[in-house]
Amino acid sequence: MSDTISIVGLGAMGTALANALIEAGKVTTVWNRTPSRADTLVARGARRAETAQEAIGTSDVIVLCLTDYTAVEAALRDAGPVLAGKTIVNLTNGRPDEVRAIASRLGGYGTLYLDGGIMATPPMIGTPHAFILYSGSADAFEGAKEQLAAFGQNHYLGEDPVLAAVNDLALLSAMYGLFGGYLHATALAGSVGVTATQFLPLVEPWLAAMMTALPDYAERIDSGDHARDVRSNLAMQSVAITNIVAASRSQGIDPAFMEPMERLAQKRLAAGFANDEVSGIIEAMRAK
Ligand code: FVH
Repeated sequence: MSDTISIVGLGAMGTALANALIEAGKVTTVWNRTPSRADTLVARGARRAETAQEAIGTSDVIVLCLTDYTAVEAALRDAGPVLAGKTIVNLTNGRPDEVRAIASRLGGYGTLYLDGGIMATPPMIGTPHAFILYSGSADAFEGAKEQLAAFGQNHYLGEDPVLAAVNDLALLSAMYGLFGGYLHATALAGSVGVTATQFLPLVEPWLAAMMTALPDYAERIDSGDHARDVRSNLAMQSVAITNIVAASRSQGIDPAFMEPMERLAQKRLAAGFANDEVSGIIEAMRAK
């Protein structure tokens, strides 16, 4: 097991991660580009590194939690001489191409690389509601998992470093779909004078009820069979989808959020799947 840990990047999330480590009694070194953001953590017992290179050189495990991969590159710029034998855990949101590039570059220094996706907001860190996806070096995960458990539940997905980032983006896609749908729905209801507070008791249980469709959709998606036991066929649903887009326009609401769904439903209909479940739209998404 690795004993010492550094947090590089003390924004809202990095600060929450560092606090969770201090809370768990871990020897924690911190570094941030704007040094004053480390002050409260240092007052709570964290060790201050003066440079990113020092934060990396000081610990066995180094957690990067930065805005993007440009910031990751900046933080690692001078670290070459201290990277050998270290475990880098990169919790910065990124794309698969970025993950592959950095995993390969760090491999060249003899560094163990673990990529991660944080499925939590800063206040959730250290609570049972937080979970963090990891992928990459199994040895790195085995060595660091006890320290990483201070953040929330560990989910190790496998050796391919992009697994965590792609699953993270997929889960965020589901979240933004939900939020976007909610915002569009609330704007549409608002166009006839319904306030968001009045609409909430309708939309909340409706979304909860619709979530129960997901296990059935998952089975259909994995089997490719969207035609069995159809309850709400695509032809019927596409009328509702087109009505949402048209009604949004006539009510003065931008239909931009729903238009892609209409386009995909029409594409699937044109391919001859009018009698299938709406889950079949995934096939239209897959075929570019
Ligand atoms: N906050 C959240 O709700 C989400 C939850 C899910 C996971 N995300 C990801 O976590 C990464 C960091 O997010 P954050 O919320 O901590 O972001 P900020 O508070 O904006 O802090 C950004 C830190 O990045 C540093 N930074 C930016 N550019 C550079 C650079 N070129 N060189 C070095 N450091 C850089 C910045 O430093 P400073 O501005 O204080 O000097 C902050 O430490 C992110 O990937 C989320 O997607 C959070």
